[in-house]
Amino acid sequence: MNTGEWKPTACVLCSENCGLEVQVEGTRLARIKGDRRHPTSAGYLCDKASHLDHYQNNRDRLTSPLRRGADGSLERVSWDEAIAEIARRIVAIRDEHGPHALAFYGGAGQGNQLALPWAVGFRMAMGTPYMYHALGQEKTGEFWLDGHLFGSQTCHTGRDIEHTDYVIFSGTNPWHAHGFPRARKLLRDISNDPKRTMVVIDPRRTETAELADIHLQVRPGTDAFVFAALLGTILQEGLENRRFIDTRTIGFDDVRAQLAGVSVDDYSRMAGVEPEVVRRVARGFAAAEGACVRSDLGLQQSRHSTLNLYLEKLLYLVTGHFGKRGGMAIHAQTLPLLWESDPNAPGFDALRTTVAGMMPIAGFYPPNILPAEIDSPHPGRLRGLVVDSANPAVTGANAGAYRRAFSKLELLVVIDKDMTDTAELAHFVLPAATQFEKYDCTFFNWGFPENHQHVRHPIMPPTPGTLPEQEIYHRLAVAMRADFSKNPLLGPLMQLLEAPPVLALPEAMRKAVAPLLFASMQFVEQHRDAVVRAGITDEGHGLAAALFKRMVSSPSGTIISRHDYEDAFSFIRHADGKIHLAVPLMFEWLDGLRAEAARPTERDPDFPFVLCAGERRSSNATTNYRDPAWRAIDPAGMLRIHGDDAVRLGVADGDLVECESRTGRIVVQAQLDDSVLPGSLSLPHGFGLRYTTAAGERAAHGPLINLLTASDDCDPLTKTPYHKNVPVRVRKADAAIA
Ligand SMILES: Nc1nc2c(c(=O)[nH]1)N[C@H]1C(S)=C(S)[C@@H](COP(=O)(O)OP(=O)(O)OC[C@H]3O[C@@H](n4cnc5c(=O)[nH]c(N)nc54)[C@H](O)[C@@H]3O)O[C@H]1N2
Ligand SMILES: Nc1nc2c(c(=O)[nH]1)N[C@H]1C(S)=C(S)[C@@H](COP(=O)(O)OP(=O)(O)OC[C@H]3O[C@@H](n4cnc5c(=O)[nH]c(N)nc54)[C@H](O)[C@@H]3O)O[C@H]1N2
Ligand code: SF4
Ligand SMILES: [Mo]
Repeated sequence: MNTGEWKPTACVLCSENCGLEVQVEGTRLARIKGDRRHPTSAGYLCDKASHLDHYQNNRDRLTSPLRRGADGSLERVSWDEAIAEIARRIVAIRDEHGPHALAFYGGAGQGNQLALPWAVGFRMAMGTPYMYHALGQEKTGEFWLDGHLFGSQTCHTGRDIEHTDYVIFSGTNPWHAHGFPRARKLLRDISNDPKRTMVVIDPRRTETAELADIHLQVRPGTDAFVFAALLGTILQEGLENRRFIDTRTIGFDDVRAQLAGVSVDDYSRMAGVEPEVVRRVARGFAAAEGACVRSDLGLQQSRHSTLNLYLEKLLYLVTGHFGKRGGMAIHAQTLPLLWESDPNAPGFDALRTTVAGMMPIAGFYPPNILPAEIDSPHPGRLRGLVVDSANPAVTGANAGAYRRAFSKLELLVVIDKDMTDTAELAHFVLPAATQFEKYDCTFFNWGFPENHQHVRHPIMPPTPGTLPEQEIYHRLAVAMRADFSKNPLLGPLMQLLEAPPVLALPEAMRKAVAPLLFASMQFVEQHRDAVVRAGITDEGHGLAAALFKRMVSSPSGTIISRHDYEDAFSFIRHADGKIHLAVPLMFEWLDGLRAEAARPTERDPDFPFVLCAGERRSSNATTNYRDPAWRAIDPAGMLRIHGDDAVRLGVADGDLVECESRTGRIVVQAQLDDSVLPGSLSLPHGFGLRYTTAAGERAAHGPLINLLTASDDCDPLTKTPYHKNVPVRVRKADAAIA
């Protein structure tokens, strides 16, 4: 392809997928800039995008299928051999032990989601319901609550931060993590506008907290108390939105009975914050024209996880900040990433996992239970696992348990673009084309009232030896002799491919984008008016065909729907069209919170520090940065420790320290940093990965934090790990280790 030409694509390092323009030289991403035509990012980029050439070109790129040989090493094999043998072994496990001995993990990362329907179709061809995914250790509490509040676990909510007057960021640091378009610009805009208010609830004085009007520097793991105190204030002072509650919701009286009696003073003090500041936030939030909340891992991966999210949702619901400018809303989805199983459907109980008895939430099983589902004496245990676009040997809680469990699998297949820690443990490794080499897109396009879709076109030819995932799953299903006519996804996809006139597109593109034709039909059925308002018009083949055409021929992305704020109510799935505020299980958990307030849990004196295991920084991008050379800042992945603690422990800046939990021990470099509270520590996510050095050796670099985390220290309902609240002890490392 030509040098000099700027080619539209996207950054693939976080869920924002900001639009890019790239000049390609050979296989290099020689120059990178923001694409001003992109509908949401509009030219915005953060510093991480400049490292994208490493994603495309690095020493770990896979260029051939690999098979574990008799001597235990991975050896190159042809695609035909690999596909045939994997298919044979999957079928053998299924025939001998049943489909429940098989599972699938991942299937979609930060930007490569276009192949997901093929991946799910393949999972169905294996016959197993088990779809493990990273979302099952962060967002499933929210999905479960959406099911109760709005009538379906697919009713995902977003927020209108761009137009909000009052925003609460709780347990998230959008300065680094983003989570909404053009985050740094919007944060600065809100910060600079005296009429708009930003509140940050975070135990660390983060870059976002520095920009906030109010920073509630809570003790780690106490958010449920803060949110209960905010709700208590609102109910005690009559600040709830009566009209909204009466017309849009049911169950308010039960909620009031639970929360009106909360002692705002006691609960605030439990969290280590001033009651008067909590009251001020409650009043400001309730009185704002449009107010919203944005939380992330600090609430999800911490104590009271699902309860935190419930109280947070109640906050915007009882104040009526839903379905209006600057508030919260359920949004449209091009391709539903989330789905909910019908409890009345036949075979529903077969969805339960063998060992933990876990049911899926929004279609996902939690990674936290996976090691135990494999490493079990149960005859129905998992024996075969296919992993795509994930690195659970590093990112799952208790990495040691993962490694032990994976060694007991009869078949582990990893589909990745690079040689990862998980791939090193596999029986087969299949090399995928990168996201710059194939058609791809994200379905994290969760905007409201406007939604967009960015179908990216390849900007360079595939690396020889690699295949796009659609092709891999298609070939595997054929080799397994899957009955396509009975497969709810592969069947229709094949029909589309065999009906040439429907998609007058090149072969490679057709296979990739076929799912979007279904998505278009569904989308138009649900959101016809909003599609028309986006300027898409029927050109004679129906509106769905026009939408599809618009999506696949807009390489910088396009707006696909324009809703009114009020439309958010039409997405509610309860038969009465109302929001059901009362969630009985959460009321039981509130009893627990009351008991905890009366008698606070003592910290284990053996592990006196609270470690936030997995902070987002500019030096990490999930596990997509492996080689320390990619990290311009903080290449070691330092442990933040408060100066007072450091002095007490005799630790100086840059010293090596041992950090030990009940699960494991790692040695890390200390950074004295008073942005954390005394007694709190913080380590980054995405370090400790194995990579190939310049000398061609495999090495690991930086803290492998999941050697410290535990599978069972998690939310009892969703199994979401408490990664942000790991009890540890630290001491200066012995001279021998140092
Ligand atoms: N640079 C970068 N950006 C990323 C990623 C990345 O790896 N690197 N990963 C992406 C992914 S997959 C995700 S899920 C998001 C996650 O995005 P975030 O959740 O925003 O990121 P984190 O830094 O993990 O955690 C957020 C904050 O929670 C705070 N916290 C810790 N304990 C508590 C607590 O008890 N209460 C409260 N209120 N806060 C607490 C931490 O101090 C931290 O500031 O980021 C995405 N963006
Ligand atoms: N202790 C602790 N653990 C955590 C977290 C934490 O905060 N603390 N965060 C958790 C969170 S929120 C998340 S989302 C997970 C993330 O962890 P994982 O779900 O395991 O996923 P990623 O790091 O996103 O893995 C991306 C993989 O996809 C590969 N890849 C990139 N592009 C392609 C492609 O086009 N095709 C294929 N086949 N592969 C591709 C990359 O090489 C990489 O190996 O980690 C979780 N683990
Ligand atoms: S890492 Fe930065 S540039 Fe890349 S998608 Fe995320 S916010 Fe955009
Ligand atoms: Mo995540």
